[in-house]
Amino acid sequence: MAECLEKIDLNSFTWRKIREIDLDLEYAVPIPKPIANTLLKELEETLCYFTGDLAQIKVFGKVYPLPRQQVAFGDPGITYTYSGITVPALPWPPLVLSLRDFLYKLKGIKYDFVLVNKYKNGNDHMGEHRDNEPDLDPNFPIASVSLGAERPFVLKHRDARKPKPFRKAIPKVTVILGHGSVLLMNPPTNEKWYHSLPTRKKILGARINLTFRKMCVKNVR
Ligand SMILES: O=C(O)CCC(=O)C(=O)O
Repeated sequence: MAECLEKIDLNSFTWRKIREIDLDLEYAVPIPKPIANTLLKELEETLCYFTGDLAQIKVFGKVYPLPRQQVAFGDPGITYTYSGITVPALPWPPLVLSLRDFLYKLKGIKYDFVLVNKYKNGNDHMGEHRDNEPDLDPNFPIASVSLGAERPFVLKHRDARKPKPFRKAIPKVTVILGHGSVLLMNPPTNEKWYHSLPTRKKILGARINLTFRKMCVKNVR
């Protein structure tokens, strides 16, 4: 599989820039459909997801089951704390590592951590949040690789969420994340914009998303 990713012609697709106030995104579909299909199938067959406490989320002190499945991989010693839980980075599976290496070829960034989210159908979702935890190095983009069912990814500026007198009329930005796509969220997007993957009841197919991240050096124990 790694060889298939290595063979992708970097001139065979184009990056689309999406700009708004404080928002800087780059979107492309660099992974051709046959390769994306194989990647999805292999990930479906090989990945196991967190269970127990690591399959829960804390919101305003209350604990809920995650409305999706999740697992994390990364370089030795890395942990990631978000929404009240700390997840350990499991050792890189070869296929996920080959995607990390593909991103290095694409953008010259060597990511050291990835959070994998599996949405079994359109009922599974992710609520509005920012990936601005202190564990993350804010100088690097987060790179989101999507495989499987196409889903809208919705971004909302933090000033558009404020109570009325302080609220700014900044429109939402929606990006449809396709099979084999890569979305780069460049700084300061993550600081200033919330993002979510809302439910879409009519979507029956599964989707796997991998968000590659660069950790602060202090978090590598
Ligand atoms: O599945 C997606 O595209 C969203 C993932 C996400 O928001 C995250 O990992 O923080």
